[in-house]
Amino acid sequence: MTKSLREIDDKIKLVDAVVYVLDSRAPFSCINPSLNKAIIDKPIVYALNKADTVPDKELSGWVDKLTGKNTVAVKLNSTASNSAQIIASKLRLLCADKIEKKKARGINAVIRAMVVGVPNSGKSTLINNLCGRAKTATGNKAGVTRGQQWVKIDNYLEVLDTPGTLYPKLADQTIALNLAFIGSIRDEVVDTYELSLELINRLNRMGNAFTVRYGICPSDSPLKDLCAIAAKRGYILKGNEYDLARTSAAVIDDFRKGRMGKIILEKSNEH
Ligand SMILES: Nc1nc2c(ncn2[C@@H]2O[C@H](COP(=O)(O)OP(=O)(O)OP(=O)(O)O)[C@@H](O)[C@H]2O)c(=O)[nH]1
Ligand SMILES: [Mg+2]
Repeated sequence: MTKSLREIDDKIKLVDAVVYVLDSRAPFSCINPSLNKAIIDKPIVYALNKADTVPDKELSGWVDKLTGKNTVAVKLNSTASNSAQIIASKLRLLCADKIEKKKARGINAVIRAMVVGVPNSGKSTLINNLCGRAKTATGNKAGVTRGQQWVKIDNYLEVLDTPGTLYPKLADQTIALNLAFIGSIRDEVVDTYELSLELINRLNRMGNAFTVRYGICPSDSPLKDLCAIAAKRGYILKGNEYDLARTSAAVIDDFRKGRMGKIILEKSNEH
């Protein structure tokens, strides 16, 4: 078990509910089976975060799929101010019985929730949004949060920020790639050039948004597309060679920052 999972296991008994933060571009890949085992039986609010990066219609299928007896799912853009209040209200709803029981015993009905999810899914941003200020560190890369941190939102809600958890073994190649595309795997351990070719391949299989975005002609190979983008952008090295390192980094960055438009990698009816 990874250290972050072990830490979740240690603290799970202390919390009333879990906020499971998923990246809306790849919700299925963000669901970690090892984590599911640790949080079993807890009420869960699934935050389909970064909802601003995907077509709204596609996300509705995920909301239906993830909403159940003890779970509820919401679309969220944690960078829009006050948007995370919906999480607080869903937590109150899911924990209503527990709150009533505590009140009946004269105990202060504070809800304690653990915020979990893969690296870079926006856990700390969501918590800052809830408190209305930057109480936790955030950043556009995997592994920003290093240790767990309790944050008091108000007298009725306390949340635990946790470092992102990945599968112990990323055996499934498609899932591993999806997580790399969305920035959940540290860039230091990913080959940016190979990753950009995989991304181009995937996006081209989904339609023509990619070639339209870059104003290039569709080709039969991701490498040709990468070269065409390098030529278009003038990313040329001395000796007239294409600067493929710079181009591949730019392609990945464009995808992650939503510059290719709203794209969902995993549709709910396919999982
Ligand atoms: N577009 C968009 N970006 C978001 C959203 N939420 C978070 N981000 C961005 O995603 C990046 C990662 O956010 P963090 O809050 O640091 O993610 P984290 O899950 O805490 O990451 P770790 O601590 O590394 O596990 C930051 O650049 C945020 O600004 C969102 O709803 N929409
Ligand atoms: Mg964090």
